[in-house]
Parts: sequence; C-alpha cells; structure tokens
Amino acid sequence: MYSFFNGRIIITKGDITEEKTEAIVNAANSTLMGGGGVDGAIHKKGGPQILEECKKLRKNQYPEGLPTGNAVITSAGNLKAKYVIHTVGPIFKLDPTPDESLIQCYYHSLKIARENNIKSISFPSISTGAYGFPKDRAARLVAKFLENYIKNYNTPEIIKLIFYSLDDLKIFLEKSNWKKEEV
Ligand code: AR6
Repeated sequence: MYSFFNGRIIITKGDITEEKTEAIVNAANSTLMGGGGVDGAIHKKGGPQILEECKKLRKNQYPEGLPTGNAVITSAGNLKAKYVIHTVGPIFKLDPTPDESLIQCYYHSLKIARENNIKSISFPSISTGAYGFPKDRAARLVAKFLENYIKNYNTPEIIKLIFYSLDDLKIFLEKSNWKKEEV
C-alpha cells in the first residue's frame, strides 16, 4: 500500500469487491446489466439488489443505456462498501476521444460521490481490461487529473486506486511519478 498527498490518495493491489471504502466504482458497460471483469465480480459478490437498482435506473433515467463517461449510483448489496458508483469507460479502439472520455468517468464518479457526501471511494483501473485502454496512457492521464482534483476539492477525503496485479500497480507508480509517503 502506498500513500500520497497527505493520505488523500492511496494506491494498493487487491480485489475491489473486498474494499471497505464507503463507495466503490464499477467499470460497467452502458447496458448496466453486468458483464465480466470488475463488473461481473461486483454483481456476483454484491447479489441481485444491485442489478435490480440498475434496471430501475435504465427504465427511469437511461432507457438507451448510460453514455460513456457518465456515472450513476446504487447501493452495494452484500458488499462491504455502502454504495457502488457505476461508470462506463471508453472502448479504446472505438472512442473518437478516449482520453477525454476516461477522465469524464473519474470526474463524474467523484461528482456523484460529493453529492452523496461520500468520504471514501475506491476506483478500479477503468477501461484497461476488456476495453483495451493502454495502461501507461491511462496512468498518466488519471494521475494528472487526480492530482489536480485534490487541490480543488476536499471530498471525498480518501481516494483509493485498486490495481488487480502488481505489474499494473507498478505502471501507475512509474507513470504518476508521485512522491510516496511513509504509512
Ligand atoms: N478488482 C480490481 N480490479 C479488477 C478486478 C477486481 N475484482 N477484476 C478485474 N480488475 P475490466 P473495462 C481490473 O475488463 O476495461 C466488463 O465486461 C482489470 O485487471 O473489468 O472497463 C464490463 O461489463 C483491469 O485492469 O473493465 C464492460 O463490458 C481493470 O480492472 C467491460 O468489461 C478493468 O478491467 C469494461 O471493460
């Protein structure tokens, strides 16, 4: 586990479904009906309540699906977290502006967290799995965005980035070039 910016950002290797932060972010797809990767793991461990709420959101707010870069919130069913914030990352090869879309995911997820008074949030590495976003490019973009974010906003107080493998975590550490703190 690595800490940065007076503990406001934490980077760790792990399974996001085990996270105890108030909210976890789901790398969903626009159907909000589940899938593989993080999405599959969250629905599997969280149970049917999450899908029920996603179905309602589709019906009432997003009949055509949640657009790329947007985010919605549901409860977290049986997970340790209280909320799941679902966002849709860009499909790298199909999105005309993948960098902007990826940052929109982080921006909108954090906005929903603030609106719900959420104090801690965990992100997976959005779009870097099935959606094929290059990991080093995502790391540079996300690091720059978050560094700027914490200068402008005091909440959520704690932002965790969860990497599924040590290699992915190392890429982020290298590309962010942030100064590590003692934990
Ligand atoms: N905890 C933390 N990170 C994980 C976990 C986990 N349990 N499982 C995978 N990762 P992906 P995407 C990492 O494919 O690229 C789904 O089918 C993984 O190693 O989950 O945004 C959705 O329904 C990778 O680095 O999300 C969509 O259709 C990162 O999480 C599509 O995949 C993201 O990988 C979304 O693709």
